[in-house]
Amino acid sequence: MRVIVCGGDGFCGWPTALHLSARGHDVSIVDSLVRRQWDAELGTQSVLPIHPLSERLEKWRDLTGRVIRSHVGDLTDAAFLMDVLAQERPEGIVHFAEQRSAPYSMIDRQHAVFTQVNNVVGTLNLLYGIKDIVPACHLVKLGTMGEYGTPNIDIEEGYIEIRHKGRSDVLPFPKQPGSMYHLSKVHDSHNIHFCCRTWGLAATDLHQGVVYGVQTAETAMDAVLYNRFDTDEVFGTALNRFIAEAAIGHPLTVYGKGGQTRGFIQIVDTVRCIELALEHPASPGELRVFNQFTEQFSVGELAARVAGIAPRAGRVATVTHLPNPRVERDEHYYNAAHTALVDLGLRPHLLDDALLEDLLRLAIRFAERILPDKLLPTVRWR
Ligand code: NAD
Ligand code: USQ
Repeated sequence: MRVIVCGGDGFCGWPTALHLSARGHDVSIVDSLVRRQWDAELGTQSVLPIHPLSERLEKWRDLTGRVIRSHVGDLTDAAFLMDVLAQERPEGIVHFAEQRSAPYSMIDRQHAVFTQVNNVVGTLNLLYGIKDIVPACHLVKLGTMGEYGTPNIDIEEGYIEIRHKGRSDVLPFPKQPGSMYHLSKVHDSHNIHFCCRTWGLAATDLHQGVVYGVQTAETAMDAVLYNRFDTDEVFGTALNRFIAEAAIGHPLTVYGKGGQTRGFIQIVDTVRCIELALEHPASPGELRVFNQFTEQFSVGELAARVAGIAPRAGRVATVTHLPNPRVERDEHYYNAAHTALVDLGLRPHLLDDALLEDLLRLAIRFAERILPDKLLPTVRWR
């Protein structure tokens, strides 16, 4: 299959591009490389050193003989994007290319506006590009479990049957996003749904949970192929941050009571889910929603798991409860369906202590690159 991976230089996109290429798909990457600029803006860095995209692609070709093409440019630049679509004529587009940090979107007005413009306009351009240039192309869009928020009822995969005053319908599941970033994903979902209904486009919206882990079989092949490993308060996510904190003896930063429960997925399962979605495309006119996570945990539980295994790698980890910088429930009901990808063939890698220990040992190896003054939260929701 000819596939474009938008955001193919990022944490999920890079291992996905390699995974698809390794399985014989004809892959090209579109990325503006803006994520690397945000590291500079925030004065932070990936714990694993990441090589320039051109070097990564050259190394991949040298090691495997497989070519991944790259187009460096911005999805909000419609002329650039239309040109790439006309050149590549993809059968599938995987769209990771958004500003994905909730704290980044909550820094101030400018960052909120940037996040929503970047994400919503990029996705709109992609939708128009597909309609005008490659209408049969299947869009695989990365959404987020955070679109649903934490309702006091079970969360379904995208849609819910509602009975109201004697009538019933299957409607999009109610959305209660918790940041300007999460809101951008809801806006995207509505735009994609409209375009599928109106123009007959085929799309899959993958409502992904928090991703943890770092390497896949392909990124671990050579240091030049290493994936990024974010641990700072803005781009680091819960479990990977706890691992980095344990590696340098920093208390594990649980926000509030720690009862916040989310869906989690390993990076090795992320890449497989994308492959499954591409290989089983949505039908024309359909917006399919899959909840892409494998297990749910509270952040307090995860911190306790990391603290529990830390001594195996010679570390003692303590857990601290910080005042929550976010506005979110930290004790709540949470039960989300996630069977669609398993039905398509996903065999989940569940969180186990051996993986946690491997991750911790990796963080310890690169501990001098973990910046202690970037760990405590400074971005506040209020
Ligand atoms: P990332 O920031 O590491 O990668 C995103 C990539 O997109 C970067 O390389 C960036 O340069 C590029 N990009 C951003 N805006 C662009 C634009 N306008 N034009 C071209 N390129 C652009 O993020 P990630 O962690 O790989 O996340 C990828 C996607 O998956 C995001 O849409 C995110 O919302 C979703 N997601 C991520 C997680 C997670 O835990 N990482 C969880 C759920 C959903
Ligand atoms: N949290 C802590 N301590 C920390 C970091 C986070 O307690 O040091 C808590 C947060 O308050 C939150 C939960 O952990 O309750 C998850 O936070 P996170 O930073 O790990 O993840 P989040 O902001 O939700 O965003 C990440 C990705 C985003 C994706 C989302 C999936 O950055 O792109 O959309 O996970 S989901 O959580 O399902 O919305």
